[in-house]
Amino acid sequence: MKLEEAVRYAVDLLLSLPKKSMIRVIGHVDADGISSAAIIAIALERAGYRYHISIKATKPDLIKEIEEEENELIIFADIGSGYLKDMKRLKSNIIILDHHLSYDEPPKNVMYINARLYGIDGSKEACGATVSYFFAKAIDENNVDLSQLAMVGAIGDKQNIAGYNKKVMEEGIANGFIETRDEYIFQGMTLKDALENSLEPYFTGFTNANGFIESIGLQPQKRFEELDDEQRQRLLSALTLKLLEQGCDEIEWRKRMIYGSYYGNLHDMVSKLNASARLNEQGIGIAACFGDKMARERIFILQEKYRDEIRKEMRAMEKKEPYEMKKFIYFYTDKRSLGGVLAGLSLKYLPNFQRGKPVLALSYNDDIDISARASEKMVEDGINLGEAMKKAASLVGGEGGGHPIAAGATIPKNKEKEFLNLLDELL
Ligand SMILES: [Mn+2]
Repeated sequence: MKLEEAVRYAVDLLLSLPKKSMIRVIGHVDADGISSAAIIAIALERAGYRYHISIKATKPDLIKEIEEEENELIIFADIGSGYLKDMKRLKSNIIILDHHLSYDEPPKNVMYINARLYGIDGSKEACGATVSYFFAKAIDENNVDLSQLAMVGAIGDKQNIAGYNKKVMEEGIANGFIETRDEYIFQGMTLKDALENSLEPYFTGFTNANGFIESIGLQPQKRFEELDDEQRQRLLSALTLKLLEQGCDEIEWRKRMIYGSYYGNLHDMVSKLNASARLNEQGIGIAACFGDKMARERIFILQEKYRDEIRKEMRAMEKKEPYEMKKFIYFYTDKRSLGGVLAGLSLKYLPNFQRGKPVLALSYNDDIDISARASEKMVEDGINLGEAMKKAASLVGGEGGGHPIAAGATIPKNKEKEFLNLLDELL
């Protein structure tokens, strides 16, 4: 069976319910999860259903939280694969639209649609939003405009435009909802803002970049597109050299950007949804996907705030030394929601954090939350963070999982040492 057929069965289940039924939608707390939930909710609304969305982090008691609810149908989007066993406790029918690794068999009340079950590479070629898009399109062919949000999910999960993602992109382009443009990443910015505010790539030591810009004979307040070819070349060569010194040798100054006819630059939309997720304002993210004008203004402010926080933490981490194990390095942060981002950026751009090993961020709250990031190269060499984190966490009474390149876990407070040692064995 193909994915398109599988979602059709799920849609039949939905359409067997009378119009105006209340459908429960649970999405995952990142750009892919929010766009997945929004795709489903928009499709439900257009089809005449009511819905109630919650955006949830993966945590042990997730199913417990919704156990008491009276629902006719629950749709999990970009989340759910880790809870298959627990789902038999839910009284309602359930549809799961996901791409994460799963380890259990779904119980009878669950219609389980995971890209991985249909021979699709769920790490690279289909995300939660891609699967949700095919579900939306099976409800109504006219939902092809939601291809924009599907691409937001794919970009958010750092996937490739290949396989099913490519299929979605081509449909969006063919119907006039998506286009690509080749642009320099600093397009539209002054040199000063570009260098001081950039996170991808992140430049160390640029709290004030005036000195650097002037040292190569350019003016900080000049806009990037005002540079002539020679000046642009001079700037980008100097920055390439700087990043090489920071240990980063994969730099793309010019990128193929994906634009949506409604949402504009979809990479920027990803950054906005991530900001809303991390700042616990997921409702604004959903509303922005729905096109609410007020939400679109507010989410821009969230984005600025979020980027400021990351930059501030990164400036502090430039001076930090991580702790080192045989197979990974780790650091502590009190910014729980930034753990994954900081681990990823430090792995790529901070010389202190480049030991050819994955980076873990640990943060204490009721439990210990752990985010882990690896590089493409480490994954090619056989590292699988998702599996190792899941196993190590479950051995100490916690919960974990994710992708080979990016994973998370939550463990009890007194199990830190045991967990770190186990992970060191498993990686
Ligand atoms: Mn996802």
